[in-house]
Amino acid sequence: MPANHLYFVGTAGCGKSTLTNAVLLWLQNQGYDAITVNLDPGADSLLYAPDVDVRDWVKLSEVMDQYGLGPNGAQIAAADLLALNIKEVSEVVGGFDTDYVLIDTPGQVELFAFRQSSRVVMEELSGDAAVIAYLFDPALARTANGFVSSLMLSATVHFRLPVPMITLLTKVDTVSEPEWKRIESWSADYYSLFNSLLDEAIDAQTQVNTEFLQALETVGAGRGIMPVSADSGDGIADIYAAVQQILEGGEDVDR
Ligand SMILES: Nc1nc2c(ncn2[C@@H]2O[C@H](COP(=O)(O)OP(=O)(O)OP(=O)(O)O)[C@@H](O)[C@H]2O)c(=O)[nH]1
Ligand SMILES: [Mg+2]
Repeated sequence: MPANHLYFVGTAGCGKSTLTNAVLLWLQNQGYDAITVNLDPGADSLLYAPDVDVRDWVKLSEVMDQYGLGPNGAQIAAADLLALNIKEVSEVVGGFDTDYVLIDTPGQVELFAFRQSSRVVMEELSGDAAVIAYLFDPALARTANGFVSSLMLSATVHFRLPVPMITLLTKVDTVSEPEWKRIESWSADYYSLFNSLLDEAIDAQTQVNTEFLQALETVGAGRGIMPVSADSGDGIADIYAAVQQILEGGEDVDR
């Protein structure tokens, strides 16, 4: 039985690394085997000790020095260098006998959304056993306008990477319950999002947003967002259930 691969993807600082650690601890606590893979060549310090670490192949600081690049240019070069080494990385990941592979990705979401190399990396590492957890940061998604922008980004990632996707609202412990419930209602019902957009401002930008919104509704972007907190542990069990539903039709992994 191949392991289930879960990728944590989202904007800088949305909580990818913290959630990778929280899901790892939750799975271990439930008696499942899980490993972590760090795909961020620029990661500084991580809460978890990655079982497979891309920095063993490509280090951002070294790419910057070697090619005379700034941090963002180096991230792009590093993503391409990783793609060149991906067979070797994949062999190391495949060498683990485990139920779950949790994959932490670089902060620059556009690397994942726009670079061909991410697609190569995902295909080689995970085949068709992958799910993307796309993380919405409440700092961006707490306004209707910011929520629509986050929806667009998630739709772009989904458009680029043909892998099943679940959407999560992270750090719910940092927002009040009425606030995260409001965000949840936007995800469940575009009509309420549309109304909140109109409440925020009636200007040219809102007009553009409402038109985007109609297109997003057609493709079903961001439906069923799940509130989670790495701090309180809320919602982590729901992530597991959603991934099992997608990859195993709802069956539990044998412990
Ligand atoms: N209160 C709270 N803070 C969180 C939670 N998850 C993450 N954070 C904080 O948010 C900040 C960013 O978290 P990271 O996990 O580093 O985010 P990231 O997406 O991996 O960041 P980059 O890799 O730099 O893009 C840190 O200060 C975390 O402690 C959470 O569930 N609750
Ligand atoms: Mg991180």
